[in-house]
Amino acid sequence: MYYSCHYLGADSQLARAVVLGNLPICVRLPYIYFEARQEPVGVRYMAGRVVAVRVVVALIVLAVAITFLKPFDSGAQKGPLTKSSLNLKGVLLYHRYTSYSAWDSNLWMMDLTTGALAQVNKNWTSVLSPMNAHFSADGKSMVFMGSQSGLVENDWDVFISHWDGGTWAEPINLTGLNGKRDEDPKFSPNGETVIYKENGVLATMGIDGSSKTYLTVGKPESSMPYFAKNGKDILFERNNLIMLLKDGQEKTLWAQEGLNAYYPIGMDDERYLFTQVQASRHDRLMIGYYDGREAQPLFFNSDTWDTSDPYPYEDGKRYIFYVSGDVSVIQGGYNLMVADLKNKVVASMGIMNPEANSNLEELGPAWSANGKFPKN
Ligand SMILES: [Ca+2]
Ligand SMILES: [Ca+2]
Repeated sequence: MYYSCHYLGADSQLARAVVLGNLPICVRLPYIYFEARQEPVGVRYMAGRVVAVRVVVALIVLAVAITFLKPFDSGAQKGPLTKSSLNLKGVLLYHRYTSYSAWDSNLWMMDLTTGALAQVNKNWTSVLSPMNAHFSADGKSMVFMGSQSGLVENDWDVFISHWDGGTWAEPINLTGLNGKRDEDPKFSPNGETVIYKENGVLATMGIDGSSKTYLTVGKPESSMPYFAKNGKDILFERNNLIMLLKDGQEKTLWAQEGLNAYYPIGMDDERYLFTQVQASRHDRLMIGYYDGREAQPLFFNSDTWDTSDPYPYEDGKRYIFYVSGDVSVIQGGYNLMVADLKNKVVASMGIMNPEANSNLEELGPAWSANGKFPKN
């Protein structure tokens, strides 16, 4: 088995043909020739064949590596988050104030596709200091707490605003001037019910304020209710513990001696987010599990500043929004942040728009895939 390779050029001594399967190929590496030239033709053939097989095997390994390793490589990108790498959709809603008791809160929203910002309550006249807003699932309504404007003594009430096709309409007061503290409203997943807190008692009502139903009458103060994804169970806080109201029965979901927790937010069928006060007295974020597995702290918590107000993007498997006093953010006070849980990197929402955060307090993020964003 010896083939000439004249077509490789005049110096055919430097080329030898070998057979791989039924296909003659030429190997033009000088050392093959010099190693093989004192051997019988059969050995020359074998030497060429071994090298050829090695080359083919190396090419196959390279092809496999390129095919299968490339996705892992691109997914493992760990550079800082940027506007283009973040690539989120929907609308983020939040509020900004000097302080809770200053009655100067404004609602803001960001179109996450463009980074555009809009002050939601810019043209409203009937509400003072709207805060802690939450979208309905269809993104066409929002509930929040605030006080009716023009009162001698302000009174926390729950309001709803509906999208009118171009802007967020003047809000409707769902709890009225009742002299009670009406706070912490959140929609049910189907958007038909609002859960909130009236003078420390959890209650539900229709989105027109009808059919008020009280859930924790005679129980200790109950706060920050949030519907679980199944639309039936209710997460809430009581006595610094995370509680669950399920089938009319209350149970403690999370408790640890000496540590306080609050602000539970449902994620998916298995998990919820909550805030926990650390021994350093700074808040940190945790992921809890309905089945009793031990809650896990998130990677970006700090003993130096507070981390609170979590809200999942989609089901929260990849990204969550939150609030922090991270001193590396140039704006002061609390600021809106986003965390990439996969690559373990965080960024100020200032990467989307430099005006997203300010030297005031930015708090209470809530996200919707369908949230309506005002035109102009
Ligand atoms: Ca009230
Ligand atoms: Ca700030």
